[in-house]
Amino acid sequence: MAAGEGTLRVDKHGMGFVVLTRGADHAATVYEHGAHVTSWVCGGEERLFMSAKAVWKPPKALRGGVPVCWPQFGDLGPCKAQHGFARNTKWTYVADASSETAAVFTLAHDPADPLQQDWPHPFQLRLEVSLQARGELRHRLTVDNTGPVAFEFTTALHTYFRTPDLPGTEVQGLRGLTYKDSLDGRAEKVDDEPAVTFGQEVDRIYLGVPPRVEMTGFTVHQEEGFADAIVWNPWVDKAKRMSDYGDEEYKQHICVESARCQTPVQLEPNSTWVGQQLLSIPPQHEGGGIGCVVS
Ligand code: TA6
Repeated sequence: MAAGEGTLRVDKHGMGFVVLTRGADHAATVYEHGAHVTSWVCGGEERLFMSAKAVWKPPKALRGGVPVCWPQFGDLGPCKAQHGFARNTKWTYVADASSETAAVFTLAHDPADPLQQDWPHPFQLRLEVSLQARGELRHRLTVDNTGPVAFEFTTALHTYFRTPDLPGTEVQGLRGLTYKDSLDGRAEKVDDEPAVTFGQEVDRIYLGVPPRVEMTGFTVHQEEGFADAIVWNPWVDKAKRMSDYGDEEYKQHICVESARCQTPVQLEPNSTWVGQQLLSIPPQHEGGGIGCVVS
């Protein structure tokens, strides 16, 4: 398929989406709503979690996949809405900039959109989602300040990784880092464990993470712009409080989210910020995800 031939389809909910493919067993699905990746199949296996109770009705954000949190992560910004409005808004699919393996979406400032009522600053977002050669999924988020005054934002790519074995799942390489514990009033603590494990609710903002964060079955590469990472699993009680989430679904995923939280991005007029992450699946290893070798 030549560049620009990406086809936008419409699902049973009337929501537009595109399917990216690379080789016989590597694919991803991205929705216009939120420019939201809802599926990443590698080696014939689904690698992301989507809740069976997700609400496929805008403006509700889809539960699972890779929500785009902008212009804020959580409550770290001026928006009343948790995680800002980008994940609740229909982006524009740019077919001419897309291909079989990559999809481009844009979102521009719309003062008339009630979802953007808390945000007065002109902006343009561009998200490129692409399948890379070796079983890798890349997100490249570009933020342009198209207005006359500087603004700041926080952001996160809120990835829900499928974890068939939660008790055997861990996130490595964060020992010694400071994190804000969202379960304890965002108190700052130092991680002194060999790895982050999931025998209870975990909701932490790790500050200044290494460029590669290893977890069971995946590697999160922060290639540009990001600096922090949120690690989250809702566990039993919070799972029950989320209406678009099954009571037992906490057993099926963890979130490891490339983010900019500790130091918000300061964007001058007519300037651009880029955040880029690459998700990869390490070669097949004992107890982890299935390796994904794609032609
Ligand atoms: O990323 C962790 C977190 O901030 C948790 O506190 C939890 O609220 C999660 O995001 C999901 O947020 P949502 O608004 O999608 O329910």
